[in-house]
Amino acid sequence: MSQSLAAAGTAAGPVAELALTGDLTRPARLTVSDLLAWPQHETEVSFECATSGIQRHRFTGPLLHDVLMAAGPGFDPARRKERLRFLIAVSGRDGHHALLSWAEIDPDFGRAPVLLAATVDDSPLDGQGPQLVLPQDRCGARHISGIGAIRVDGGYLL
Ligand SMILES: Nc1nc2c(c(=O)[nH]1)N[C@H]1C(S)=C(S)[C@@H](COP(=O)(O)O)O[C@H]1N2
Ligand SMILES: [Mo]
Repeated sequence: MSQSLAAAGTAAGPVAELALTGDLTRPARLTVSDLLAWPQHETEVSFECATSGIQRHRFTGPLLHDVLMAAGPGFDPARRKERLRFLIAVSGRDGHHALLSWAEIDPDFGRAPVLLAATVDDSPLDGQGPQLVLPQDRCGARHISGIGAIRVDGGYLL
C-alpha cells in the first residue's frame, strides 16, 4: 500500500477505493469521502435475509445514477432508446455481485432511487467501501456491501 493511501486512512484503517469502469468517458477511482461531492440522500430500509431474517438500516449517500452520469456513460443522453442496452455490474470485494439494468435507475424509466451509501446507521463506510441500497427490494441480497467495482456495459446484445 502506498504511503499516500495509508495517510488518507482513518483511525480505523486504510480507505477503500471504488473503481468505475466500462463504457465510460471518465472512468474513476472514488473513495467514500469522494461520494460526499454529490447531493446526499437519506433512506431507511428494511429487507429480509433468507438466513438472518428482517434487517433494518438507515443509509446516506448519493444516487447511483448521479455518480454514473458524472462518469460519462457511453450513450447520447438525448436518445432514450440507446440507454436500454446498458447494464450495471456491481461487485463486492468478497465476490458477491449483481446486475442492474440502466433503465431500472434512469429517471425516464424505472426511477428506482438506488443509493451508493457512504454511511450506514451513522457510521462512515470509508474503510469497507460503499454499499448499494435498493429501497424497492423486499430481499436483502442486492444490498451489496464493500463495493470494489462498478462496471457499465453498453455492449449487451440479444
Ligand atoms: N458484499 C456482500 N454484500 C452482501 C452480501 C454478501 O454476501 N456480500 N449478502 C447480501 C445479503 S444475502 C443480505 S440479506 C444482506 C445482509 O445485510 P446485513 O448484513 O445488514 O444483515 O447483505 C447483502 N449484501
Ligand atoms: Mo440474505
